[in-house]
Amino acid sequence: TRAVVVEWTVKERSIISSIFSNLDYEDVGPKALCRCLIVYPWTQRHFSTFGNLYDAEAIKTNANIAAHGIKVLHGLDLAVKNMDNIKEAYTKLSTLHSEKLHVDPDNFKLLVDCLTIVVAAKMGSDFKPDVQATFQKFLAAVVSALGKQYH
Ligand code: HEG
Repeated sequence: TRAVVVEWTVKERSIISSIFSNLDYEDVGPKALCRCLIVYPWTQRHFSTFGNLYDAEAIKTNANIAAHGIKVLHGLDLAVKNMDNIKEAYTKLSTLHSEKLHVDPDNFKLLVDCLTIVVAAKMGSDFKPDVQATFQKFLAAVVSALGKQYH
């Protein structure tokens, strides 16, 4: 099989590095994960050991969820640092989510959509269509790479 390489223009690279260098991980990470757990409640099944997820308020004030949101967001640093090699960069994390955590790969798309909404809300009018297009392209590459070790 032929490897599909995602190519990036200079403009796209600059958009991605600008989004991530201005990203408040401690705020955006928890908000994105909380939103995913609230909007798509079936994703909560993976976090049964994280404590109280009884309702939206409980999820938003759950320190374990907040910490995990930050960890997941830092998981995207791998893609930022390996833009030309995203598939390979995620081999280990993909295997972990597939073989050990048994996370349905459809959930990756749900989480990154929540992340897009949180980033858009933070950036406001700076979140122009070209910024969105590049961010979506980047996140799609991550979702695809995370799904690669599923079979
Ligand atoms: Mg996953 C662990 C990244 C989606 C559930 N996730 C992790 C870890 C990282 C990560 C970096 C820590 C790995 C380690 O300890 O070595 N996760 C990550 C990314 C994305 C993602 C980048 C998508 C963009 N994760 C995701 C989704 C779910 C999920 C959608 C479930 C709905 N992740 C999950 C669980 C763990 C991790 C249950 C283990 C948590 C723990 O027990 O500490």
